Amino acid sequence: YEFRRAITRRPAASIVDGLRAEDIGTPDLDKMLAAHTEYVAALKSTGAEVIELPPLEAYPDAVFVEDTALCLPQGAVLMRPGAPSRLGEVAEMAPAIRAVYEDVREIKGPGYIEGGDILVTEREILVGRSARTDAAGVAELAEIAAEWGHKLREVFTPEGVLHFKTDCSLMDGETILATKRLDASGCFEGYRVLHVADGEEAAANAIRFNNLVLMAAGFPRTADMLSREGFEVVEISNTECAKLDGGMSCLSLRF
Ligand code: CIR
Repeated sequence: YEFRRAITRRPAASIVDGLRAEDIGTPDLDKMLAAHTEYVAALKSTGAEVIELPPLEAYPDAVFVEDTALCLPQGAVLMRPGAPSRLGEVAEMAPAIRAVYEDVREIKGPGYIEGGDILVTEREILVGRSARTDAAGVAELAEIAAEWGHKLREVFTPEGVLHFKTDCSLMDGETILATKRLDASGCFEGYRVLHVADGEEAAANAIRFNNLVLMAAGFPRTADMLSREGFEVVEISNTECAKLDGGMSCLSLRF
């Protein structure tokens, strides 16, 4: 959770065509841009450098950069998104990754894996199989991770939940913020788990970034709980990204 840099991409007007499980309304670009600006400012306020990439009209979901790569201390891995409309985002991200990493690997397939399904803790890499991440994709990442000395554990994303990290986030070396439904699967045994409040499940997709926890605004009980636990919480409007099943973690690559 200590990072020197982050990569973000500004949303494009094509965001109105972004993928969504359920249509709860069309995202408003101006509102999303305003929230995105606040998000980037919060990252920068911690002293980190933020590499801001330009909008990509051809890829409506490209603002959700997290799904295109995994950034580790030893190197980066370009992902292979399971959503066909998002596959091409990887080639668009690759130059930015190659500019900052010497060792860049790629998931070649036939499997699929998206960054939103990967939670890196201090002791292991947890990868949740989901509608976007399959066994072959996990296995291909496991080989690369092993070469770099990381333990990787395959877990499962609850049915109907887009990504593993839709329901959890790392708060510090031993603490994970999670929904009760994900914790109930037993995947966090050995960690200290803080539950988001009932009815505030969407607050689980937060990020610890240096001294701050960035979380979606509008989940007061979870925000209070995190503050009481000693975290410095910054709330960012997530109304527009939420229409596309996106949240705080999706909007950046952190390393
Ligand atoms: C998608 O369905 O791929 C996008 N609309 C949302 C991606 C969210 N990304 C993430 O949770 N890492």
